[in-house]
Amino acid sequence: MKADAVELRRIRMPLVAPFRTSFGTEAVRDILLVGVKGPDSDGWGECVAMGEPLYSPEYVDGAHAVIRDHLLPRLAAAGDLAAHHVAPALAPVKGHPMAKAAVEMAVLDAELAAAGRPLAAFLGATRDRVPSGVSVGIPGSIPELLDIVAGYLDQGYRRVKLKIEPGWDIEPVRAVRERFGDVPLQVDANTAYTLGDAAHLAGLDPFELLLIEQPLPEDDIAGHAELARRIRTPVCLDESITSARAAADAIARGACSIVNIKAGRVGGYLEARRVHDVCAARGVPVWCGGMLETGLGRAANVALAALPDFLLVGDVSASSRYWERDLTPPFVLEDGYLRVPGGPGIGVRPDPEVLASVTTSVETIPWGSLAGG
Ligand code: OSB
Ligand code: MG
Repeated sequence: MKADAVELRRIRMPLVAPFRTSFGTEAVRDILLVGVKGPDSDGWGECVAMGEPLYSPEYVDGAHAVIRDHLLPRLAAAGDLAAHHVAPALAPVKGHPMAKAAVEMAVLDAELAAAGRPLAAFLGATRDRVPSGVSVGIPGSIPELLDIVAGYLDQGYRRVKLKIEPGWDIEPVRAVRERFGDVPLQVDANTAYTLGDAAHLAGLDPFELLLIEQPLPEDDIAGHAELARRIRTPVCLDESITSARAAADAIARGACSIVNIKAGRVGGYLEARRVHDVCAARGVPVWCGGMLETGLGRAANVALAALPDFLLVGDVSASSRYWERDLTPPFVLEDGYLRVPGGPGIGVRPDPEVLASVTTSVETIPWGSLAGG
């Protein structure tokens, strides 16, 4: 495809409620959107980096700078602009998977939009709707937690994930089990524990959780393998899985029996599909993680989650779980499911009025001003 310009647009969107995890609290999302403007079509990418480098080393200001100063010039210099050329062209730049993923998503959306092809079909989706789960942050008290979970179950969410940390783990899980019975339940620690906590984490065993997500630091594959031998709850990795190769390695070493896939964490939807394929070939089920996306990122996540090895319910919630008003027509729960967009590309477009009202800055880079562009 051809590009005339790339737009780096920053938007500011308050969450309906602050989201607290072991690594910090997010109340307002400061999000970078990448717009590829071409003569035949436009494409949108959403960068999932947070405001601060607390989930991973990336953060939105850093992603903005690396896209502008290092990624776009390399992409233009590589010549032929196509989604499958993006990752190879950007590979010399170390790290920055969320920045790379946002660029690739924009190119992929523009390319598929021009071809009239939906992302879901392109990725190999086999379903037209996906079950919706919800990730519950750490609230102030157990009664507050039970109210929040009750509200989500009333709306029809098909699985609940509780964020945990030392001091907020066994008791909230016990309370949810006592109140809501055998609702599909899992926990996410975002690296908050060490292997020394193995005996304590074994205290979760009686609650028959679907999985425990990323209990130990991201580089501790051996530790996760040892922990997996010491607890009954299946171990799932999020932060540790940075590529299809990392997934294959973690699985081979017994560090996880389930994988969370986030396109931003692995450098894009094309690599996310490879992670899916590697896991499927090894009999390891996957599920789609979330990064508090707008309807743009959500549309792509729903498409990804419709692939066949997404056998567990993902953190792909309805727009209303995050936003008063989403950037796109809202994703709504229908009997606990979200519909996979059927239109070309990611299948959704920002509402121009909402987009204008949340925009804090726009930087337009003419393609011709980039080396080789
Ligand atoms: O670890 O899965 C995580 C949000 C931001 C950063 C990391 C994580 C999360 C979530 C929320 O759990 C998932 C969502 O609903 O988007
Ligand atoms: Mg996680």
